[in-house]
Amino acid sequence: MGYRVVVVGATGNVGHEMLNILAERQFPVDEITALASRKSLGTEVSFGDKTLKTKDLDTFDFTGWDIALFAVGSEATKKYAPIAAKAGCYVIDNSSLYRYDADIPLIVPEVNPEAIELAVKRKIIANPNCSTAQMVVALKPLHDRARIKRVVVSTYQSVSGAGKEGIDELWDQTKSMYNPTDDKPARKFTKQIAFNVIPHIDVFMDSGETKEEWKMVAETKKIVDPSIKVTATCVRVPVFVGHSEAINIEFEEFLDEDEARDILREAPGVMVIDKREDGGYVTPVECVGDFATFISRIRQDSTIDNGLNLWCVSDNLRKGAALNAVQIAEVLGQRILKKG
Ligand code: 2RA
Repeated sequence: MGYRVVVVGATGNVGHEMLNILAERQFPVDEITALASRKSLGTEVSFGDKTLKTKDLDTFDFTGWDIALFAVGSEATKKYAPIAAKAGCYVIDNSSLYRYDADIPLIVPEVNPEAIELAVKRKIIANPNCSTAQMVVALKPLHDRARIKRVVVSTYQSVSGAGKEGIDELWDQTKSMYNPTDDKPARKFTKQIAFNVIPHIDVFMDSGETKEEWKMVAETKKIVDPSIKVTATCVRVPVFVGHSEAINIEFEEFLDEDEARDILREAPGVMVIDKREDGGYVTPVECVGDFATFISRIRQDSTIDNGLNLWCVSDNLRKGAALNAVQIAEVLGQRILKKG
């Protein structure tokens, strides 16, 4: 016996990946429905070798459905997630709406699967931000060994993190660079993204941080350990898919780079590619379509007592969104629903 699963926002980048990953991982599905807003109604989406016609989110009755994977913005989540949960359907939400609520679990299955128990109360589980998800997969096994005190992270985030409009803007601006009469001004991003980098993702906060940077701090604390200090600089780069991060970690205890490499090799969800030679590391174009978070450039930071540097790359539409959501559904099935 399997589950009755709903994908909400099935026509977007993340919803599309959710359907792909449910099929790829052979999630035990008895019945699946793809929902979309009224303007995309009837659009066809693929689920394995089947084609699904999207139905109307506004009129859908969630009664009798087990799991709803939400890949819509906070506004739509605010309206429809409580309706689904009230009907008894567990919501796994990719928006930031519920991430910081104390009674809603925020889960990365390789790190804190046990937090799923908290979901019984409100029937809503939050999926973290893409930049946090890949970082905590790498931090957790190192924290278990040598206790992390502080993390300094700089991100290099692809345009797909800003949705289809972000992808279109990079594509259009890149083409227009070769045709000066076809000017394509910035719309989605605040400055030109083609052949450029922009040190600004999400809104500015009073502290001078952006919300994206604040999310990395708050979410790492909630998922891994509230005692870890994090400071982040989040940057948009002209890459279509795949987020990269340069991570500097200060530990309480000394951790040798070779031992760190061995720990990460054994860690769930991590793939270490770390040869100290030309090309012996992973770049974002190489991680697209993969499930793993790739770690390269592991090396001692000799400027502090107990420091390490590493390079972390992952498919932001997968580990950073759809894959993590499907992994949460798997944990929900194993630990709470127990139907499979
Ligand atoms: C971004 N973090 O890359 C966002 C997507 N969740 O813009």
